[in-house]
Amino acid sequence: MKRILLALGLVALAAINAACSTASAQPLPSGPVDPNGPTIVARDMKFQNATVEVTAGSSVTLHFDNQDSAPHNVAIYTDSSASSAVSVGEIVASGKKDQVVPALKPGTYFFRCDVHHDMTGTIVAK
Ligand SMILES: [Cu+2]
Repeated sequence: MKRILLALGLVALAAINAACSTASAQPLPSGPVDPNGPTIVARDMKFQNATVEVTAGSSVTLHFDNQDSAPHNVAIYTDSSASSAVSVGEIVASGKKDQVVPALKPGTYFFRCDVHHDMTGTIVAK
């Protein structure tokens, strides 16, 4: 009986996981994507560009270049509370990774590495 309950519990957990990952999936950007977005370099455990600019109102490809051997990503949030994600890039152990950022309204956004929260920067959309 215990075994059945355990199995049911696991099934329930899997269902919850599936539901959560669907809910947190970011909407795919619609419309054209500007391929010439900024490059953000991570080196020596910090972002080398503390502030990057993007054009407001159009999706843009951000080029992430992780020159460390430590894993980093570029996770963009509405502000430094990091409670509302705008675009969360894949964690890259080392090397380059492109990330499509959905069109942003004009304003200032916060980004950080989700692995190392002290690695931060600012994205200005204008
Ligand atoms: Cu990192």
